Amino acid sequence: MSAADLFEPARVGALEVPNRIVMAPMTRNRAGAGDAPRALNAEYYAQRAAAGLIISEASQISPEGKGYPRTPGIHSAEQVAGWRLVTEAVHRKGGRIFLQLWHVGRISHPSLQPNGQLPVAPSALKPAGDAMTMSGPQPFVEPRALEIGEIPRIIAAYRQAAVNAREAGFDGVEVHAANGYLLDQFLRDGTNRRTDAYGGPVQQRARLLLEVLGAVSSVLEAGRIGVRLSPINPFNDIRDSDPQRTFDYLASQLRGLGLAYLHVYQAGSDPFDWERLRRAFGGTFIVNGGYDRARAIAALETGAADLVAFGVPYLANPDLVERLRRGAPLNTASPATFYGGEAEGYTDYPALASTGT
Ligand code: 8OZ
Repeated sequence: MSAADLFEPARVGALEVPNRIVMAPMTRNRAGAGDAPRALNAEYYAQRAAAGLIISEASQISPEGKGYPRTPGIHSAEQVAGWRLVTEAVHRKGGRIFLQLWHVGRISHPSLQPNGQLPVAPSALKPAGDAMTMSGPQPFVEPRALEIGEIPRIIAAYRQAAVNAREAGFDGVEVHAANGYLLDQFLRDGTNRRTDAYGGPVQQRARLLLEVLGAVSSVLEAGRIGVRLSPINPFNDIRDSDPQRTFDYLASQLRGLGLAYLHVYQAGSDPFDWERLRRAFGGTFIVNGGYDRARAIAALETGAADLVAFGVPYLANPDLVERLRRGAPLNTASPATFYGGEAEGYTDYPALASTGT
């Protein structure tokens, strides 16, 4: 088995990337005041700039889109300035970085919302489980169902976030439609019980995501826009009666938009035909979820994927590209410092000694 394929350059939409190794988006809860990125965040991303492509942690497009403590936003001038520190640091090291655009929908809590308001969702259905608030876990609340007249403002917030991302120096954006957040809540029949044009058959449940992509592609070329999906991940109490049908349809609609890529998080235990989804989409396909060096090489060799995104291994190994190249051992990640804190477990994972093997 050879690692050669991992180090073959690739075209990803408008970008030429030097290798097939992607840094997966990871929430780290370390933004500064006003949910703006700061120097510490720039250092973290710059340490990982050898990736073919970095996808940033999820970033709320509006105050209402926030659902966890200290996640970064992309809706204020301070946040744009903070992200500019990040993109400039990554670009100085020769890297490329997309911003992940996020609205959490019902996965929030009044204590994290403007004016203590209820989180919004396609339908007033309370998720099972707890929200992660500033004072620890608290039970989710029943969200407020969005009125149809509010959909244009949600779409406009995505569009403005894409404008802000461009101004902050990002190479593109990834629209987060995975993991049980707002766009995923609209896609699934378990969370979308609407009776208007944005609910009902899959053609209508997919409408919001497709309109968001239309709005984002009015300000960024399609080759700088990716989409992330997680068809069988049960995270955040998301459910669908027929994920294969839902996502095959969606992929067929994404086909032909000229997007940079489709990125799938493959976590979950239900059966799913990824190859079918890939064929329905027809473009650059990034896989993610539990890949190690051998599985990544196999995914490229068998043609199951074009690029492979690494989450936890990238978090713990700033020089992951070099380690995969050499077949070197990896640092072990410390889950206690995944979410929140400062430099510990963030920028202090060691690189291989430069004098090593
Ligand atoms: C873990 C903790 C908080 C948020 C996702 C943005 O699942 C997240 C997330 C993951 O996409």
